[in-house]
Amino acid sequence: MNTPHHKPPCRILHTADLHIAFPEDKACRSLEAVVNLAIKSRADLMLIAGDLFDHNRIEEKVLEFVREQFRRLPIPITVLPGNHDCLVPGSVYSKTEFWEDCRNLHVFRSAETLDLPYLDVSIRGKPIDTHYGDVRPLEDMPPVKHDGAWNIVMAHGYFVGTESPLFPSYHITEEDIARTESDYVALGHVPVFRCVCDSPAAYYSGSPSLTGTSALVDLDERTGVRVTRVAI
Ligand SMILES: [Mn+2]
Repeated sequence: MNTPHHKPPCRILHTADLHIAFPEDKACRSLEAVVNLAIKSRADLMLIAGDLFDHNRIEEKVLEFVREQFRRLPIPITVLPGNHDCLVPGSVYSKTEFWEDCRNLHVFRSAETLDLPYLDVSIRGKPIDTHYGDVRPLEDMPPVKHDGAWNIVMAHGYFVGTESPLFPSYHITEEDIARTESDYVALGHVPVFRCVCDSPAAYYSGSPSLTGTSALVDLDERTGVRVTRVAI
């Protein structure tokens, strides 16, 4: 007989689209503020759903700053390469040893599943790995495991509702989101906070540099999924 699987509540800091470009960039201050918020709000996990960097030619000093910020945060951090910081040869994430030195960080390098058993969380993500726009961010994702863990999906792209799409690429449809069978879909690419689907909950966190906010996601078996927009 199957016993019901009870999992602990989980609080996630979801951000995206920081677009860090240069050392004195306002976006560097935003990252610092987002990390502070994650500490203050006692988040269990931080998700960066694409375009952490504005491009792939970021100087060493800035990369070092970003890694130092990540090291301040004693929780798992997952980064999904977006269209601006896409995972191509010579990309900002190609320096694998540099990023692997940051033990709490996971960069999605293929369509893969990251299991965090001590949080009872499973995260799936597929990085953007081309400069060409004909990419479907939620296509060819690893299948859901049905192992009872909280099920998170990260995607960087453009949600297409019933209206005809304004842009030709990176389309994410309602069917794509439903097919994930997840508890929460953390979206990036659109820089404003927005709910695109209630079940499963799918939100754009918005760009902290532009909106001054991030999304706090509370997963709780008793209350369900609650997403709050919080000032950084
Ligand atoms: Mn983008």
